[in-house]
Amino acid sequence: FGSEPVIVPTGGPLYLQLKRWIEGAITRGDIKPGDALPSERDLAMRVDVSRVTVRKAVQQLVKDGIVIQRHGSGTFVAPRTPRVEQSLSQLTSFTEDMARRGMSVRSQWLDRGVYVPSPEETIVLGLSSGDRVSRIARLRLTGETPLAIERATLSTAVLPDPSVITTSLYAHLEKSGNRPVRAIQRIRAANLDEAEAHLLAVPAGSAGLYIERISYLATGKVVEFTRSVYRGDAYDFVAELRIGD
Ligand code: 16G
Repeated sequence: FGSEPVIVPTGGPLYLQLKRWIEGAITRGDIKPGDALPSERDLAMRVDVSRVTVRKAVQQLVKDGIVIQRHGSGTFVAPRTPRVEQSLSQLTSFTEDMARRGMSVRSQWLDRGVYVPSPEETIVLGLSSGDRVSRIARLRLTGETPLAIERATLSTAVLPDPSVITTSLYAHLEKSGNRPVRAIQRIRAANLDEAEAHLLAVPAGSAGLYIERISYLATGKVVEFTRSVYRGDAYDFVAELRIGD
């Protein structure tokens, strides 16, 4: 454990401060996956808070999947997620990528509806005034492990009713003759904020990869504007490079 102050008088509820402090220790590597957390009693003494506060902090960490409780033997830092190698040269869907690896696919819906587009969506999708967009936002998991948050926006001309998407977006687009054939993808590194980290079951402030994908039909029309956050500890993006002419 590091030596920075654990509890500051103006830092919000004590249990959340303690939770963030433990998360910080995990992010820095002071305690590693598989390591045991100190007992409730030890932590309470060390940080000078009540055992109730420690219990609440640990309960939050368990809920976020950051630590695991084993009855009778204690609380441990959750094992690291195996890294996924993802090619940057194929235009594939999450479902296809996971299926190819023999990994299961699950989505948790965060949002699915028809909206007035933001100015950015209007420009990217080439919309006219009065046009509407379908937004689908999902937490994408394999088994119980969350890997990414994906927020896709499509024109209602392409996807009039987002509630028809129950599994794969690309499989649906394929059926309706709107599967993209080309995409521009931009990847940027940033630290996950608290809400993203919570969804992705990693400590707040962990590394994330922010990915923007704009996909096109053969006609040049934009199909999809998707902004995603991938877990930095779970993904390697790989591209093959060739010498130029
Ligand atoms: C991929 C794409 C995403 C697309 C999704 C469709 C990235 C980095 N990747 O995850 O743009 O919307 O596949 O997946 O953005 P689905 O067909 O499984 O719904």
